[in-house]
Amino acid sequence: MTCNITENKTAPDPARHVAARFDIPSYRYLDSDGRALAPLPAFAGDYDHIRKLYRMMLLVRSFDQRAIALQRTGQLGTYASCLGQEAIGTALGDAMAAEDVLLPSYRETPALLMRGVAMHELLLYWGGDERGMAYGKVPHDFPICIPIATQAPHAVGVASAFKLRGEQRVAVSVFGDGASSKGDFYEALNLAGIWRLPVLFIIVNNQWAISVPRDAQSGAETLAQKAIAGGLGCEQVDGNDLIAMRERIASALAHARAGEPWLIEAKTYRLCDHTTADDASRYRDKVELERHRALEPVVRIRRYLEQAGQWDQRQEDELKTSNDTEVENAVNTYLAAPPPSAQAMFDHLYAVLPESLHWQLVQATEQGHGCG
Ligand SMILES: Cc1ncc(C[n+]2csc(CCOP(=O)(O)OP(=O)(O)O)c2C)c(N)n1
Ligand SMILES: [Mg+2]
Repeated sequence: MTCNITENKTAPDPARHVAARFDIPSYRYLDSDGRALAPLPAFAGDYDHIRKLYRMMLLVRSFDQRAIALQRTGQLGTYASCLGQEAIGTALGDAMAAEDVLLPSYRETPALLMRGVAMHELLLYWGGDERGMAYGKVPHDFPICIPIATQAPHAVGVASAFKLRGEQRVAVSVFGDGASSKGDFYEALNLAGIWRLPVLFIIVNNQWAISVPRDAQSGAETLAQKAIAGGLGCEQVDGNDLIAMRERIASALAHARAGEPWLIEAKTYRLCDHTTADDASRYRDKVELERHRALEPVVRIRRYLEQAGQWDQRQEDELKTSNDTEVENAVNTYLAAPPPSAQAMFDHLYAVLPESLHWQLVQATEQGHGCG
């Protein structure tokens, strides 16, 4: 076999050999002391609005603490806190239209509460009672998704339905940095891009997937840029900056509603253990944790309000008291809920129960386990 090698004597023009170039915009409005780094969007001057969002962030803090206390005393199953990530879900729940559909992971407590899910419903769920996922006020939102990244292709299905029906609704799928390493995520991006679906993906990059740090998860410089390969718009946002998150999510929803699928990488930090079944001190550096604690979102937005003369210690104390009462009322409703019947576990598995399970149903009913 002969091989002819033609020597290229002219130097290649690098510009002609570039298949693609990209920039990832990155947004932040407030520094960690709540001071403006850039002209703020108009809604930031509506202090009633910002106070309402702050109230939710603080309510979620109270709820989280109480849920962990319930778990520690054997009154709740495993619980996933969202400590340090409150701005993302709060902004999302505020920006979405009521008729949009949320497909949450297990750390979207603020978004779910903003959407109208009741705290006692969330407690029921974390207590192992599936009735908690039959949201009274937002039955069209999806249950909390524990399998990692499966809500991304689900959102593609929901958005496809919206497109086929000609509805002006957006499917919003929220998941973690770890989820963005999974095949489900890439497959979802691919279809969202080619079908031009009304879908928004939010990667909550809290820097950890249980004990695996962000740097060990992906060689990509940003997680946002993964969307480019699928033909989606994308950006990075400081996930601890409520103003930035609220403004960028509204913009992304508008893109998605117009058939331009979008992805936001919200950069934040998981200040808590992965769940109540974890002890992050075994794998995480204390210095890193403290560095990120100084950047957390709740104090940042409180300082913003204080500097504008729109918040003081008296209001803070009153809010904490009323939030604690609200959480306690939800806990009481949860604890007073009668247990589900033993048959409930058969209810939503099959349209027609197979014969092999039928006798188990009969047995459960006859023994009257937990019928209530
Ligand atoms: C399909 C699947 N694989 C593995 C797990 C076990 N698991 C639970 S949480 C988790 C890490 C997820 O990390 P990330 O996506 O960053 O979300 P975060 O917990 O940080 O919010 C894993 C691997 C799972 N729940 N589902
Ligand atoms: Mg993570």
